[in-house]
Amino acid sequence: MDAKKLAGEKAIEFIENDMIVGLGTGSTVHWSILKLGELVKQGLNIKGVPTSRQTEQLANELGIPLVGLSSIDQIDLTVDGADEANPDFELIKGGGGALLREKMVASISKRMIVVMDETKYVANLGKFPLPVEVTQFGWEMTCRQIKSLGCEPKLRLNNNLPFITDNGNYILDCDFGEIYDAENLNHTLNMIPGVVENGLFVNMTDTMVIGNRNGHVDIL
Ligand code: ABF
Repeated sequence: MDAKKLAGEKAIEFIENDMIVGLGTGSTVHWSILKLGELVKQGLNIKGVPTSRQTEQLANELGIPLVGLSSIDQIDLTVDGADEANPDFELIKGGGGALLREKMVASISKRMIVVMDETKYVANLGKFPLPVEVTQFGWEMTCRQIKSLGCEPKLRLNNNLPFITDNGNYILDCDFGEIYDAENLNHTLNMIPGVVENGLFVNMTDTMVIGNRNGHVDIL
């Protein structure tokens, strides 16, 4: 039983006609978008807001109508994945490199549904290194500033070259160990001038849809 597929498809039940829907990025929400494409073909009327070029391309292939952030102030519901989630509904995101657009979309969403398999649901955040998007300009300095907060940052690479986000920035994957005060760390990181955004999502999630290998789906 594919736990990601179970969770991804289940989340689509929250979508209603005429909604503006934030479309997340990653291998779990991929299943949500495929399902949504089927429903759109059957007549469901929604508009999607993509969180990455990858999601935009998939939505276009499936015929899901899209709208950009330039022409909307609010999103009814966003479905997105996560790298880790804790019982306080705090998330680490950004393993796929789309954290900035994902956070911008989440910030104007009335409701955010997070889809994941059971392995992502943890007691404490931090086993997954926290992705931090930084400007290319002065990134080594920004890296030292982040390191002084007590972590080991590593520049994300792609084929031995720095990974570049959809926004033209770099990503530092930062191992802070267990994170006990996500809200504080979120603010502290974003106060560093070279930091564009970090992957901690605090007070943004309403519902978590968790797929299990045994075929069961938990909705929290
Ligand atoms: C995006 O996709 C990210 O923020 C996160 O990094 C990833 C989720 O992982 P998965 O591909 O397992 O769904 O939502």
